[in-house]
Amino acid sequence: MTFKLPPLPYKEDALEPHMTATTLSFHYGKHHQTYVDKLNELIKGTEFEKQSLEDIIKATAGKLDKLPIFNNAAQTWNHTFFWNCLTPKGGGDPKGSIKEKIEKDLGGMDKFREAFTQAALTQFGSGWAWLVLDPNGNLKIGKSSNADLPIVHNHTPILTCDVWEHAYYLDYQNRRPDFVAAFLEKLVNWEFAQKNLDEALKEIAA
Ligand code: MN3
Repeated sequence: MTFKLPPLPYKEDALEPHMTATTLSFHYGKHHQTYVDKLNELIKGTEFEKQSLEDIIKATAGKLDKLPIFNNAAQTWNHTFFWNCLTPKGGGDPKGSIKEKIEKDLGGMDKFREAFTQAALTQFGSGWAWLVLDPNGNLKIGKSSNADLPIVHNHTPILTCDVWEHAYYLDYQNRRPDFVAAFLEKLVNWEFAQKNLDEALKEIAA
């Protein structure tokens, strides 16, 4: 199977001024596209050619000789997930049951924002900050390096923020804290997070 860059869920300028069309044209149009192209190149003629993206990620995780395939497959997945974590006029507090879940598991929205920001700012170098559901059905905050992602650690992604420099440098230069604040206050798509939580809880109950 040949993987394709999925369409963005909004126009490239829809997230301005918090994330500009220039950033999206590079981040989505160049970086994400390159991960997809490299992945297609690397799996051509291999056993991975007929597998789903998730299966490729799980089959190559932790295998040194498969690292390039893992990195490009995981980054293809991470970015598609990340675009869906953003929405124009997003951010703030969620409305649905995820809010009560955050209150119960993480001590409230302010505690969530504090812990998520801390994870994003202390990720040394490139990586991702995550809100995940652990195998016991509890929300947790975490971070990962480079292309690493929760699905290979038995956790379900609920929300993520890309903290690679390419995610914010054109708009915020070195000010990662300002980018993370804009993500939380203006861009987070809580409806997407709610959907991920509902599906993950259903899976655990099944
Ligand atoms: Mn990125």
